[in-house]
Amino acid sequence: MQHDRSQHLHGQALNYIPGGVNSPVRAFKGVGGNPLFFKGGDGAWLIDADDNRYVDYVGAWGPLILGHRHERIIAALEQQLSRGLAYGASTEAELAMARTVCQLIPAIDQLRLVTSGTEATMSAIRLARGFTGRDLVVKFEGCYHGHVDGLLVKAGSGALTLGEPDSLGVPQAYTALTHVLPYNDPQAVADCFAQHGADIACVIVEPVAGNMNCVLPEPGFLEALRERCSHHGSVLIFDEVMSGFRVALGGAQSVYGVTPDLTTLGKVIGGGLPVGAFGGRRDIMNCIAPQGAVYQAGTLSGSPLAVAAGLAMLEEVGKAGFYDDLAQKTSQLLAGLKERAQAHGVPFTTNQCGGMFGCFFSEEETVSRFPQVMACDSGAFKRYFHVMLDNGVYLAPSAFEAGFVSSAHGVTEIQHTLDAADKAFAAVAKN
Ligand code: KE4
Repeated sequence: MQHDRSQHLHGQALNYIPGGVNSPVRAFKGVGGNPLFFKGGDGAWLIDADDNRYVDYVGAWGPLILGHRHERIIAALEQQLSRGLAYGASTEAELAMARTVCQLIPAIDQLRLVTSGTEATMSAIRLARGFTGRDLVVKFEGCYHGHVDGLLVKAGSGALTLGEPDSLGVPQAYTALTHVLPYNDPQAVADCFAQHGADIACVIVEPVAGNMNCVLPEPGFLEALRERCSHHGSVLIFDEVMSGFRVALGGAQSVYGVTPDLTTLGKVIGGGLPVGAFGGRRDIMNCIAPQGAVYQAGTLSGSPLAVAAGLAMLEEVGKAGFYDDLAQKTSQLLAGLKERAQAHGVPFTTNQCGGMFGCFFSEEETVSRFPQVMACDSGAFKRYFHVMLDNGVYLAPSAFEAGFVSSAHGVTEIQHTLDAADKAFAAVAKN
């Protein structure tokens, strides 16, 4: 494949955009080479600036669970376009969105829409602090909750990809209020609460982690968070920006049967447009302005276009069998990948939750701890990534990101992917 136009555009972009990208993880720093420029999407396929086509497993980092340009989403947007773009005022559609989400996720009594996942988690943290009158926040190593100052501590996703889990510009005073614990370690949680319980405002966790690659909660981990937060009057926040409406209609909390006090959402509920949301127990949400004294606001919160796309998306994913089909396709893909890795003698294992998955170049039977993720063969991943790319498969350009299957992925796309993987594992085995 030739990428002349992408290379040219990237050279230009470096003059005007930091690193040539509008989000660090897109920069290919984790895999080497320069980022591609894309000009279109069609179902499960992406088209780059040089007209190369790729089966897409990034899906704009999760939102495109229906694939690119789903007809229902396009129709909903066209209908809203005929009425206007933004009003900065209440709309019936945002009421419908809030009502729908509250019906689909029982732990959410009330919902506030914002414009990104970062806004959602930042607001949820402030709300938990306002509600409890406490300052300490507990997060987990490898989890990423957006670029909120106090949460950029041993964060995942782009922060991890760049190998700088902490960020310049974040005052020590902020991160001093953040305790970082090992994911899937209930004892560490118990010890932290034993020491600081009375001062812990909240625990924020990705119930299915997608920013240290895809790592699932071990039995008892989420339950331990729930029990400790209840015991100490701390707020349990499930950051479902990625897992919400991705792993199941009711999110990860419905898969694992643990109820948080607050939930943050994003990605899928925007249908590909900028949306975030936070919601939860009514007594906590009552503290948010204008009803309460915890301030939070946003010019384009509840954007009519984004809500139109989101409502159409939620209708589609709410159809019978949607998630079963998605999970089945994802399982098929992963089984095929493992088969081909084994045939080439490449140590390789996978994790899956619904249509979200992780691939690890590791000897481990299961990867469920951050040190195991970090011990994976990053050189093998880089080789795999580039051979897959050269054979028309677009994976996240980082070993610390989850992959996503959409309802637009079919037999053709899965087979295309497995054929490419055969070549990629052969290349990995050679080195
Ligand atoms: P945004 O502010 O990027 O919309 O959402 C932040 C966020 C919050 N919580 C979770 C669990 C998330 O996964 C994210 C964002 N995810 C990354 C991908 N791992 C976004 C990609 C990027 O940073 O460009």
